[in-house]
Amino acid sequence: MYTLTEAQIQNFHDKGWIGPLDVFTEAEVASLKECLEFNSTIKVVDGQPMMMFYNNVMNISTSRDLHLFHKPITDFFTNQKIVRILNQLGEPDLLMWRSNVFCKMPGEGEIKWHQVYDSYNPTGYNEEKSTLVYTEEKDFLNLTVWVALDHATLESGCVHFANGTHKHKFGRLQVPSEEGMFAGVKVHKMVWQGGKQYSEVFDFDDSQWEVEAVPAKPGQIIIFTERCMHYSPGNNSNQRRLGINARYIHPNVKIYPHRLKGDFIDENSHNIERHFSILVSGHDDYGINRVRERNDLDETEVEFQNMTNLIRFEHVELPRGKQQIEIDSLYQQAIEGDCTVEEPNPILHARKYIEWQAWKKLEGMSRTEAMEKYSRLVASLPRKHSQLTTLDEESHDHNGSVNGLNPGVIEIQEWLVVYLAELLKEEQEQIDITVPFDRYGLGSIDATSLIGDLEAWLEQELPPTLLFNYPTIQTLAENLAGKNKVLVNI
Ligand SMILES: O=C(O)CCC(=O)C(=O)O
Repeated sequence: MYTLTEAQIQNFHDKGWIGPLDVFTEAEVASLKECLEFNSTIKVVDGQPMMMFYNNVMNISTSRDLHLFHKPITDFFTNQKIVRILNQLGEPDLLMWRSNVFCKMPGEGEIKWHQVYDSYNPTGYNEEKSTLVYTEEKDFLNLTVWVALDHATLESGCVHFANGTHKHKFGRLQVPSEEGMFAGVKVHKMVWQGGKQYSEVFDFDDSQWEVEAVPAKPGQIIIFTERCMHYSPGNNSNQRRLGINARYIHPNVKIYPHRLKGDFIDENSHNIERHFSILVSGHDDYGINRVRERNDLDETEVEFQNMTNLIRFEHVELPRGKQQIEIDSLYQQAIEGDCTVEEPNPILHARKYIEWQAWKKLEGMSRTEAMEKYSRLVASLPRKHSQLTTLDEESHDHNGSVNGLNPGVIEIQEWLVVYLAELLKEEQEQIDITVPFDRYGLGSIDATSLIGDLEAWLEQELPPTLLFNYPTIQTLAENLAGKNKVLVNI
């Protein structure tokens, strides 16, 4: 367990941040990174590649709060290694309430100086929509843990802090949207500033402060109070710079208090109706926030959301023609319910009309039924091989350390679940990745066929004792992903 020294704790209170701390190894953050890579896509906008994510609980394209759906992210930020350190910084009772991915592809710009007390709105403070409201005089710490998943260097845009600024509140100035605090990173600008004409920057002169740059290696963490002014310059390297953070607060702080009035649209226009905070340590004696351990999606919806990600991030051969229209209309029925859209003109908008008709035909179908039908259809689509086309992966290839196919843990798990479900004529939900293969009654012929098909998919020779050595989907997938040499030598 990582323990802070007295000097480190003092340093944190003086400067407002601490790091980089060697809390995790690169291998320990591999599943987190893999989860983000699998559930993202690289889009090129105005010649600039950017990494796009989707929040399956809020149903919106955003880099925010992906932990609400993806367990590897929740597990990471609720683990005791992190929580113990936060406790040492002075908070025994903690809610983890937000996470955010910060990816800077080569060529992406700076994130300007900012600090956060109560508002996360880059386009203007709106009292009605304060994100956090402090209910006691006590100056609660507002803690962020930022973890590097790639190398964050001076060249690729590591985070910088202005020491001691957490003890001051700085004003904001209105600027054209192109100059806003997050405008340098296109995806943040698009999602957080939306189409707004104006944004804001902080009234802050960094030359008046001692500024420190904090490069970090994959697995290292930086902890700061959100009130400490921080910024990161543009990525001038040819490597991606991926980081993810999580934010923690005392349970006495009201999170999205406007939700109590039935207003579920937050300051970034995200729907927070299903948002929840996780109690990661101590007690919540206040009961003023929505605190849960996991989201409220049932199994059908989780499966549906996973299937939507297969389409969204193109892990399956995308359907065409009639099948595409059928899948799209089931998606709309599942998300929005009955079609209330006005009938489009069939001559002027022939395609739209056909899509509208397909959705209209589903009138009366429950959301659950639509989800089930959608999931079955998407599950039947041929899977594509690994879609991980990030620069990081490419450089891997150039180094020769990875060759051929290299699907990640999640992808292999999904392949095995689909395979087993088909073989056993079961629903995919019935397949538990932690249950040993032999409990599913897999005979030796089945095991041999499974290994043969896996070899064909991975384009790799595998030992006949594979299922014996790795008796569950989980252990097998973990060991197949990235540890191929070990397997071949068995
Ligand atoms: O990752 C970055 O460059 C900025 C991080 C940041 O602003 C934050 O975590 O609050």
